[in-house]
Amino acid sequence: MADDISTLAGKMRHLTLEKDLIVNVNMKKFPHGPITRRGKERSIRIFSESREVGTAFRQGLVYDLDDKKNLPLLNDEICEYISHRSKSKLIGYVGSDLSVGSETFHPVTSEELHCLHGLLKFIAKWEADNEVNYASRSKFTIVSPRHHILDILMIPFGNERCRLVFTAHRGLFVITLAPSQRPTGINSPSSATRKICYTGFELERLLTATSGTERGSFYSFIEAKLEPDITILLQCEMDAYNPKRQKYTEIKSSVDFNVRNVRHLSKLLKIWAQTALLPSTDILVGFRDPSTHVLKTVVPYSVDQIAEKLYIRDRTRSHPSYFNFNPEVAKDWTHYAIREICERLSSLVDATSSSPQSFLVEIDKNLQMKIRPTVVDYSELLGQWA
Ligand SMILES: [Mn+2]
Repeated sequence: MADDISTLAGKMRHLTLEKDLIVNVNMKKFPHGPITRRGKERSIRIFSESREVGTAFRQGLVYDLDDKKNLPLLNDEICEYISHRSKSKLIGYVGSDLSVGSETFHPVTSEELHCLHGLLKFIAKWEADNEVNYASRSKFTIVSPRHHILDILMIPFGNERCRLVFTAHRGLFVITLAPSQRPTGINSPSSATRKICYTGFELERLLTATSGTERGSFYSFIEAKLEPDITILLQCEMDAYNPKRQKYTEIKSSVDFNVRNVRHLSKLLKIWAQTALLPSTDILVGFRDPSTHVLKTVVPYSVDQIAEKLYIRDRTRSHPSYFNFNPEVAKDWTHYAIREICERLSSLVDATSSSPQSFLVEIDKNLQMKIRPTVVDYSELLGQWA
C-alpha cells in the first residue's frame, strides 16, 4: 500500500512537472513594419553581421573541413555571360532538357540532408583551436542547417505549421527536424514534384564543372549575429562558386516568374531569404518551359533585385493574409520568433544538468507556439557529443 502511494505520488509529481514544462505563446501580434510598402533600408539582410567561418565537403555522412578542392565552379562561359551578358555564351545550354536523368537520379537521403556532424566537427575544431567553449561568447548560440531557419522565417507566409526540435547541450541550442514529417521536394511521393525538383539539380550539373571523381555536397559555415546576444552558426549548401566575381552563386530552376501568383511570391520570398541570410552571394535563375522542362534562358539576379520583385506596386497584388510576402516583415518576424524561442527555452532548460535536453517547438499558421519536452536519440543526433 505504502509502495503504491509513493509510486502514485511519484507519477503525479512527474505529471505536474510535465505540465509545467509546456509553454503556449500567442505570437500573432509580433512587431513588424508596414506590409504595404518598403522601408528606408536599401538593402535588407536578415543578420546585422555574418561571415563565413569555414567550409566543408560532405560525402555520405563524412565531412572534410576546409576542403576547397571540391568547390563547384561555375563554367567559364557562364561566368563570361554573367559579366558581359553576351547571349552567344549560352549556346550549348539553352535548349537542354532539364528532366533528362530524373528517373535514375539518387537524391541525398534525409539522413544526409539533416546530418549535423559537419557543424559539430567545426565546433570541436574551433574549441580545440581557441581553448574556450564555442557558446561562451554569446547569451544564446543556435546551431542549425540553413533550411530550418528558413522554415521558421516562412511560417507567416504559408499555410503549414512548423515543427522543429531544439536540443540544449553545452550552452548551444541545436535545431533538428521533428520526427515523422512528410517527405517533400526531391523526396516527395509525387513523381511530378520530384521531376520539377530534379530540374534544379540537372541545372546545377549543367552550369558547373564537376571536379571529376568526387560526388558530394559543398557547404559554407556562416556565423551570424541575429542580435547582439544571439549568435547563429549555420551550415549552408552552396550550389556554385563564380571565380571571376569571387562569389558564391545560388542556382535556381524556375518557370517564368508571375508576381500575381501566390505560389511564385512564396518561392521568390524563399529565394530572397535563403540568400539574404548569407554574407554575400549572387543568384542565377534558369527559366524552363513548364511542360517540356527545356531550358529557355539563364538570368543573373542580385539578392536585392529579388527583394524588389516582392514589393507591391498595385493593390490588386495585395495578399494581407500572407503579409504581402514582404521581406522586411520576414526579417522582423525572424528576429522576434527566434528571440522568443530562445527566451522561452532558457526558462525551461535545467541549467544544472550536463545531459542534453530536447524540446519540440511547434508554431502553427496562426502563429500560436507550443513548446514541450521531447525524447531524442542523442547517440544518433550528437554522435560522440551525447
Ligand atoms: Mn539552388
